[in-house]
Amino acid sequence: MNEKILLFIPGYNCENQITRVLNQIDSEISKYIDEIIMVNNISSDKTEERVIEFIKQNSQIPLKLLRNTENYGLGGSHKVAFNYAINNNFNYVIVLHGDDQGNIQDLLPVLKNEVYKKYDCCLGARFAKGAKLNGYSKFRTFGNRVYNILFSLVVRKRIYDLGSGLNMYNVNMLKNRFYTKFPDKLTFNYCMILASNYYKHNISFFPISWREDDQVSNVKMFSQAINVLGMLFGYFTKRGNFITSELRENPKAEYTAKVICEGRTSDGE
Ligand SMILES: Nc1nc2c(ncn2[C@@H]2O[C@H](COP(=O)(O)OP(=O)(O)O)[C@@H](O)[C@H]2O)c(=O)[nH]1
Ligand SMILES: [Mg+2]
Repeated sequence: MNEKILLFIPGYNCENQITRVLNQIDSEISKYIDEIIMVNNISSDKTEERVIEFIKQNSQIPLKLLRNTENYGLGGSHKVAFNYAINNNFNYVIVLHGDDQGNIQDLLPVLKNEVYKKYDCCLGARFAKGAKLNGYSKFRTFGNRVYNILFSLVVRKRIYDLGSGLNMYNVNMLKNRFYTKFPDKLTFNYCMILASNYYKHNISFFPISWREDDQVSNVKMFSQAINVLGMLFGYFTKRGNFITSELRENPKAEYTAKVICEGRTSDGE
């Protein structure tokens, strides 16, 4: 295996879930992954302590705990991780949310069959055939399906999810950092879908399982729903002028994080 794969786990106040997420990385998944970064977005709970405990007990795992310099939001955490992947010569970056709603095992078929090599990104889809939803309300499922249809019409491609918590990106596609001015909030992924149309990224969806049990969603459903419609309309009417415009509420000059703790380094030291 000559390509380098980074696993990026964003987390904000997920002290109860983060150890479960780290325990998902079994020996089979580990074969594909060269390094893991858990990006703590300045949690106010014990997320960081939990990750440090895990590193101490599993020092053979190439896991690094990073702490963002400021709270950058979920989109901002993606920027930290994408920049890290580019700067450290990774070929692919996998995103797995730190609140244990998804399961990285769902990515195994994509990894085993080398599906990821054929696309710019492989996106986990909660609403594709074969996906399993557990504890997700009928209302939210309906809302998501309606939005998937609206986005599909605008990007003229069938969209099965606008942003789940399990995705894999080819770093080559990220190298020109087209995402820098995208929102730092949870709407970052919606923008990535619109960008895939504008920049002609070759995207593919794979079915995933998704659960909602002890997680606390930070999504403010109605304000986000309106905000997303605005984005879709912006792209529909302005295309490139929209995608290349400043889409952040508080633009940051840079997205930095510092290493708090690390297990084995990826070159095996
Ligand atoms: N809401 C929120 N989530 C963040 C932030 N930084 C990282 N995350 C992580 O992003 C993921 C998605 O957030 P969440 O609120 O669960 O959204 P939902 O899963 O779509 O309901 C979780 O793993 C969070 O821990 C942040 O600043 N805000
Ligand atoms: Mg979540």
